[in-house]
This record gives sequence, structure tokens and C-alpha cells, in this order.
Amino acid sequence: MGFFSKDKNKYLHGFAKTNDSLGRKLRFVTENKKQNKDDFMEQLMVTLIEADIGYQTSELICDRFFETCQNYYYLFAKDIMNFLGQTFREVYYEKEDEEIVFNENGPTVILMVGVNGSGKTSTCAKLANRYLAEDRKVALVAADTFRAGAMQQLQMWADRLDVPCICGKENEDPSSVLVKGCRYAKENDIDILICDTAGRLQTKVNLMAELEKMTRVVGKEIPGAPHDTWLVLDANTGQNGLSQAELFNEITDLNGIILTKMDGTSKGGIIIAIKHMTGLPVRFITVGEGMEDIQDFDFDLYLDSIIGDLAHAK
Ligand SMILES: Nc1nc2c(ncn2[C@@H]2O[C@H](COP(=O)(O)OP(=O)(O)O)[C@@H](O)[C@H]2O)c(=O)[nH]1
Ligand SMILES: [Mg+2]
Repeated sequence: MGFFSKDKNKYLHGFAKTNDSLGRKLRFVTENKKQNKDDFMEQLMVTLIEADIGYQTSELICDRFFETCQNYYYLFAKDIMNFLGQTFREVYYEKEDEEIVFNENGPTVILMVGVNGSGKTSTCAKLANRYLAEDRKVALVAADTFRAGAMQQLQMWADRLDVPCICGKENEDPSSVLVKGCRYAKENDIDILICDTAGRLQTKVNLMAELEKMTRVVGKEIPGAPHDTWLVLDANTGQNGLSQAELFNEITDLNGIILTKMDGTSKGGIIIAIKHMTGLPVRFITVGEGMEDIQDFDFDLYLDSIIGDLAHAK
């Protein structure tokens, strides 16, 4: 199977927990499979749902699996795992992942959105660190003006990274800070402008109006901006993460997810559910509180970490 051939040394430690919960349970189910198809299907559904894959996505995975693997009872566990892996892959890639958009004619503006505590501010710093390592000129914008502490937090990261941070005053309109950030970026030949925003849980109408305004003002300053709007989601919120993704995707033009705290107790199944339900790819995962604890998301490695061991078994 081609998709299990990746270098094991590149194993993402952030997926260890996913492997432990989903992988271990899938292994148990396939090694102790029920002969009755309905019973086996139920076992499989429960395992997938418990791993945060969500009801609709789990149902689709089961349907597809049984279409291609009718004789499952007579197969080895490793072959069933391979079939399951193929099914995960099919469901994930039903919609192709779009590439990250970079602006060729000026600063690329990245807007980070998401609820409070999801990891936006620290992820801004991790991304900045990463783009700096790619020799890009980076600046940060602290547009979370609702808490002075939030701006200070980003400023502290900026100092450590030695990148400029454009801050507003407490309670200043976040859009006006974004405008300042965009102007700074244009005047200083910044390649990547990473904008932290507030994550207040508020009414859908207010949130929509605020995001709409932020998007509009940056677009006026820099054509095409924001080039990327990424939803930052705490992987440990499980099914609630899927609801957040659906809500934000409905009210703003998202083009990716950053899944944080994958080093926590996350079950990781949410990745497949989000992609299936919203079409949004996971761009990065974060696996700790350090500046370097960010990784590209690679679906093949993710899949390998869940089911690779058994699928590779002789
Ligand atoms: N263990 C762990 N903690 C994280 C990760 N990402 C963020 N955090 C922590 O989560 C908390 C909230 O993060 P913050 O960036 O302030 O979230 P914000 O409110 O969305 O801006 C902080 O204590 C972060 O250090 C991660 O990948 N792993
Ligand atoms: Mg913050």
C-alpha cells in the first residue's frame, strides 16, 4: 500500500494520543471482529464516533468500507486495517486540499480567528517563527484589543522573535489596528503579516459583522487580503470543535484550520470529520507551548500513525 510507505522516523509525536485511542481501538475491533455484519458495523461506528469522527462522517466511512470489503470476516486484521485506511483517505480527499495562498505582489495577510483559549496568540508566534526560518520578513498585528493582556502576550512573543508587532490601544476598534498593520507591512516590505484577533464568544450576528468588517478593511488596504483566514481550534474540544468549524465557515471565508494542543488528550478524529463536513484542510498542528511546536499537517503521516503499525504487520 503506497500510503504506508512514508518514513517512520518522521512520525509526528503529536499524533501519539490519536494512535493510542483510535488506533488501539480499531486494532481491537479488527482483531476481535464479529461475524455478524450488523454487530461488526456497530462496533466500528462506536469506535469512530468515540474518536470524534462524528456521526455523519462515521456512517459514510462504514458504508464505503462495507462496499469494498464485503468479505471482511475472512480477512486478516492487517488487511481490514488497510481497507479502513483507504476509506479514511477516500473520505478525506473527496475534496482536494487547496494550496496555501501567498500574495506575489505585496504582503500576504493571514487572519487568525477562533474562540478564546483555542491557541490563536501562541500560534501566531509559532507561525512567525516558522516563516522567519524560511527567510520571510514577518510582522505581527495584535488586533485582540478587548484584553490588554492579549496584546502584551503577542508583544512578548514578538520581542522574543525580534519581529515588529503592531498593537492598538485597549478597546480600540480591531479593524483600525488591522489597517495600521497593513500600512506598516506595505511601507516596510513585509512578506507575511500575521493578525491575531479577539475570540470572544458572542452572538453569531455580532461575530459575523466583526469578521466581515475586518475582512473588508484589510482588503481595502491590500488587494486580495486577507489571503488566508485560518480557524484555530483546540483539538481537545472534540465534537464542539466540529461545531465551531461549521459556524465560522458559515460566517466567514475560511481557508484552513490550525489544530492546536495535539499533545493533549486529543483523539484527532476531528480532522477527518472537519474535512468531510466543511471541506477545510488542516494546515498545521501544534504540539506544545514552545515556539517550534508547530508542524505541517500531513494526512499520510496522520493515517500511518493511526493504523500503520497493524497495516504494516506481516
Ligand atoms: N500543550 C499545549 N498548549 C498550547 C498549545 N497551543 C496553545 N497552548 C496553550 O493554550 C493556552 C491558550 O493559548 P492562547 O494562544 O493564549 O489562546 P488564544 O486565547 O486563542 O489566543 C496557552 O496557555 C497556550 O500556551 C499546544 O499546542 N499545546
Ligand atoms: Mg489570544
